[in-house]
Amino acid sequence: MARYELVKRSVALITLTNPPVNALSSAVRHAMAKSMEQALNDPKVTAVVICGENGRFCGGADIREFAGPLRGPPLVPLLDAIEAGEKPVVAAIEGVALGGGFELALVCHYCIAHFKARLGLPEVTLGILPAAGGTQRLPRLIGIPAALELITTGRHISAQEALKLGIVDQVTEQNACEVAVEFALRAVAKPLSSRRVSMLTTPCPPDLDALLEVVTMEVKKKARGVMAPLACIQAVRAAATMPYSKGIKRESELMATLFNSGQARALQYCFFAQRTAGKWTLPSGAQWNNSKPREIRSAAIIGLGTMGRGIVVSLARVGISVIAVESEKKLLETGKQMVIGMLERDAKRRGVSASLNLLKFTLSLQDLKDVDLVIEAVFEDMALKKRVFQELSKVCRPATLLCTNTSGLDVDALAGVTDRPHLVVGMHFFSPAHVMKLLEVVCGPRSSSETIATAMSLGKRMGKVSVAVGNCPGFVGNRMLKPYMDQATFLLEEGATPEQIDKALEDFGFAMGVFRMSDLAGLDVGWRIRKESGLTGPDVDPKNPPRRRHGRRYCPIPDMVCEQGRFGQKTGRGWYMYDKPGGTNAKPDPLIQNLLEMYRSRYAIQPRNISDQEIIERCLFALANEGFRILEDGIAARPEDIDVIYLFGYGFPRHRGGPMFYASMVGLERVLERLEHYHQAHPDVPHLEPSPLLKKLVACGSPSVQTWREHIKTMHSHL
Ligand code: 3H9
Repeated sequence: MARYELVKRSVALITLTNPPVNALSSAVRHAMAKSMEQALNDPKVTAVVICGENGRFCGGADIREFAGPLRGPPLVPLLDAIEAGEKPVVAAIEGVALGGGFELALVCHYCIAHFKARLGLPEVTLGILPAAGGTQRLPRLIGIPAALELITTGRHISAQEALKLGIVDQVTEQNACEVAVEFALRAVAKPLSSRRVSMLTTPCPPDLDALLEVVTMEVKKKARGVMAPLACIQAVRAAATMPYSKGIKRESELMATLFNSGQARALQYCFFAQRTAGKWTLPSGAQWNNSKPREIRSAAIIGLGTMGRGIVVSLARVGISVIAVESEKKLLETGKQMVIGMLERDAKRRGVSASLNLLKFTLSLQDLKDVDLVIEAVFEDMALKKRVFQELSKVCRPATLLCTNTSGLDVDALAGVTDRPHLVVGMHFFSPAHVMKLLEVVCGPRSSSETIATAMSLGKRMGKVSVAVGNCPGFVGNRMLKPYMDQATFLLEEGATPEQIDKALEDFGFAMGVFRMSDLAGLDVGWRIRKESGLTGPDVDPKNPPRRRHGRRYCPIPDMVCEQGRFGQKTGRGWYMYDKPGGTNAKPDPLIQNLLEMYRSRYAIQPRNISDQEIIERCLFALANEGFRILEDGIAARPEDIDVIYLFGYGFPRHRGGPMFYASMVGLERVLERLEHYHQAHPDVPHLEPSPLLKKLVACGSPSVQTWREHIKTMHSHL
């Protein structure tokens, strides 16, 4: 857990050895304490170097240990003792120094960082704060404003930025450990008092209160209802106003309020869920660690609409040659200019040169015969997509993977028109594709494990969080969205307003409520799909009673909004009104209010007062209920996969953990009881009927979300 060696006859080299990230587990803390004692007591040792095995300094406290009781030596006294020691200690940072790893570096008297190293205090993203002195030492070292920014955002910084801020003493392109040993030898006999950061006085701006107020407002705006950044600000205030001995106590009190909170549990769950999601598995036994992905050097994108352009950018910026295809010259030229602009802006932001030489634009599918993979991103129309796939099947070499970016159509039906169904897979990007992190990899029943592995690995290469899902209408994300949005519109009928529903959801933590989000995405796409599927428009069977389709409740208000030409932000009118087409400042619109009143009076609906609690329960429990059905059907393998999809694709607040984790936090029994209650009140809404899996889990005593998988017995998995 920590290796102790004597090098250059007088330097104690302590190497943390806890792969993969040398986390400070109880065993590591124990070994470190012993090694430090040995180094400080050995008269031959004049200086100490601390480094981490396998080119990684330290990823911080062992997050897995947070769920159990604290064991082993606590970190704060151990770090205080390193700082107080009379022999110079040098941190040799390679790879990462994060959280407790960064705090360890802060107590070392000197720091050498490899030029590729990254440092940061990401505790806030786990719902806690840097509680091994980080909130007290960093402000003393770099000042309040810079420390506040790093601690409240959890941002990682480069070694170069750390040097500029005065966190590290030297950045090297050589082996940091060897450089640190030489440095340590030179530091022997130099006075250490000014190197003990806890002894420094925090440089305090004259307008401390005003500064803290501004940061508090910013944090509240960015992360509604999130506790940890606010606690971080209070801890930094203590560093500015108290001596270290008192400040560290304040830090520990604040940590205690966060440590066992639901938010900390949710955020830590998200950390592990994100990593679990990459570990896909199929009933055949094929899985992430036994299926080899193909190497992808070249790709083609069909369709240069919003999605296609984003996908081209995502591929080109990781070094893949891309051929972009459009059907008309004008569309091709517009798409080309947009892609080039996007790539240039992206490259400028990242300080690299734009990889324009990797791009080729064409009107001819014949140019695709040699590419490794094609992603189709044409209009969401099955007949059109089938034509494209038939054509690709003829043109591309037999080994080319054929992927579709459909957001909900049948991937297997597309596979069926090709000569290589095993090489067909869905790659469902989210708009804007070069920004959004989520990728749903849709596995058809005939997609081979190599095909899935390739799509998953390509997603990772593009910096996406990829989740393997089964093939059904809407897959996971969009299938769940339907009951969620249905509930929102039913609530409108019953007496709520778009702004009331949005506010309840935004207070819950969503960045945007469902109506503001729909206005941003555009209302016309859903309207067209409803018209095509005969739910509205001239094809509706006149025998249908109003507000019912296929024997179920149906709310026609979204259709009525579209019939007025209100398609959302792009037309300046939607559920809200905007200053101009494309405007973003949403204001309640009296015309929508009128429309709702007329609608209710036409159907003799007596509006009632609807509480925020009802809004949250109906929207979110219906969402989770569909998630349970998705698990039953084997469309998602684990609740973690569903949660990751909602966190990264649909703006579900991270501090709530995702819809399935949220349901488990509320208590499955309560979710079941509320769904039964609402279903009784609305028997014509099948989505409110509790799913068999939810009932089964409640009957099994509501086990923790991580163990649901054991309870899911799928009749036939689609994965
Ligand atoms: C803290 O330090 C509190 C302190 O203030 C003190 C309080 C008293 N613990 O991400 P990867 C696992 S809080 C346990 O895929 P990468 C991870 O689950 C901590 N496990 O690799 C995965 O396991 P598996 C503050 C950890 O190369 C494996 O390692 N520190 C930890 O893409 C590989 O991880 C942080 O928040 C951990 N600390 O990225 C840093 N870290 O293979 C959290 C990782 O079974 N870690 N694992 O799925 C990270 O940000 C990234 O893991 C890192 C490497 C950038 C280090």
